[in-house]
Amino acid sequence: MKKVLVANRGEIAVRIIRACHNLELKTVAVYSVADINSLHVQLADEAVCIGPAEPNKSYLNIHEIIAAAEITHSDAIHPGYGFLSENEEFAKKCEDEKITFIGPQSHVIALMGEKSRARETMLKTGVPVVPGGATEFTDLASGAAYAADIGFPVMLKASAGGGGKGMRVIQSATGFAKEFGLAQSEAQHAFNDNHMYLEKYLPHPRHIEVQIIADQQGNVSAVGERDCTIQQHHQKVIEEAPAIALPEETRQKMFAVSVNAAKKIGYVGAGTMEFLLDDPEHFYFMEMNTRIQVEHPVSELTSGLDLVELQLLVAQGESLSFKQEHISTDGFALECRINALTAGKISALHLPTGYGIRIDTGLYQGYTVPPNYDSMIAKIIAFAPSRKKAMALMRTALDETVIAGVNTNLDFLVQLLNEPDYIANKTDINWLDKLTATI
Ligand code: MV4
Repeated sequence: MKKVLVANRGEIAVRIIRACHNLELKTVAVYSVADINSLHVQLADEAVCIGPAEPNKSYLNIHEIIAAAEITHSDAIHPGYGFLSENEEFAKKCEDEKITFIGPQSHVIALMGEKSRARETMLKTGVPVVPGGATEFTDLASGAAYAADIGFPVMLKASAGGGGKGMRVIQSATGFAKEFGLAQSEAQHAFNDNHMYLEKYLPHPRHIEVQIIADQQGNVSAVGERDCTIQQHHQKVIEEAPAIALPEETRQKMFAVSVNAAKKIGYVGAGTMEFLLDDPEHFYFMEMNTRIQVEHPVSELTSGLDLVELQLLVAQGESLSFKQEHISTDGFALECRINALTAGKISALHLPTGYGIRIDTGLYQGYTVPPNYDSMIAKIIAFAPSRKKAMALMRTALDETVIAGVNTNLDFLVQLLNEPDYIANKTDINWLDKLTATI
């Protein structure tokens, strides 16, 4: 592998380009007309404009991206996260065109993309899944029968859904018919697939995820876990590693079932097993993400590993140079996602550095944040020997940060870090939505 096309933009494109350059790989940036002055375009060795600002005509345009890879003679494509990173058709097209897709095989992406099939697969490999109707259904009668079997309240989910889309809590049998009808038509419109499945509703879980890395020689390791419980409208806001709520025994069980499942499905590359932690002893599989995730830095800082570099090495057929027993996670890392609430020109930018602070961003002084894409413009990660210390570093870093010219959520993050329940880790996945509903 000599040249990698990075099929993404913003902070993750910059992050991937740096990892490629560290491995002396040449890089190709792709950009929409809205991103012509972006940092990732300037840092890459080559750049190809792939279309207008609209994502569907640029970063989601499979034909344009494959064409860009061909005209630049790129050997590989790294999809980053979002956009086409979990698009089976795109991965398949790369395979057909003999372009290395930095990620798992397309059939694994497809399998994990269908939430109920993923659940089924995990169940077979011994991963605990939320108690509930294993089989998917499309008719009301079957649904009502499964719901009665499970016992209310139940969580109704769309098989083709994920990330909170096409999901509904149903408290009792009386509401089932109406809710089912609404949820199913939502699923049909959103995913063009009306298959649904049911699970027992867990009212106060935490969101804990296990980072997996696997090579083509069958070596699979867990690279720690992350606690992503602080979410607002299904968007992660703060992510932490390790999950201090997790007893060591539960942690080891989560790692074991995750590594075993990845081995059984022949997983290759970096992946994440998402779990709901119902109580310190009980966790249940939610979804598997077949991409590098936004929050990967907290796992890198606590393990010392460069996960993007590992993705690139594994994609070239290299074996992992370590086994599970060589991975030790130390210290504590927490990440805050900085979102631009408006588009506009960055008139002044001051980003903190210093002990234990890492910033991943595509921002620079004078850059204009376009309105067309996801609002996240930077990630601040603080790394220290303890959660308390990491939070102190983060508060100092947030206070020091200046991003003038756009509105951001910086003040909101400062407020969050001072919330007693957050500091005491007395939160669950509904906590932030409840807190912000009251503000
Ligand atoms: C659940 C659940 C409670 N019980 N499943 C949200 C999106 C997708 N990851 C699955 N999700 C949930 N599934 C059962 N049986 C609660 C959620 C959920 C959630 C999960 C993790 C992080 C944030 C969340 C916010 C709302 C609901």
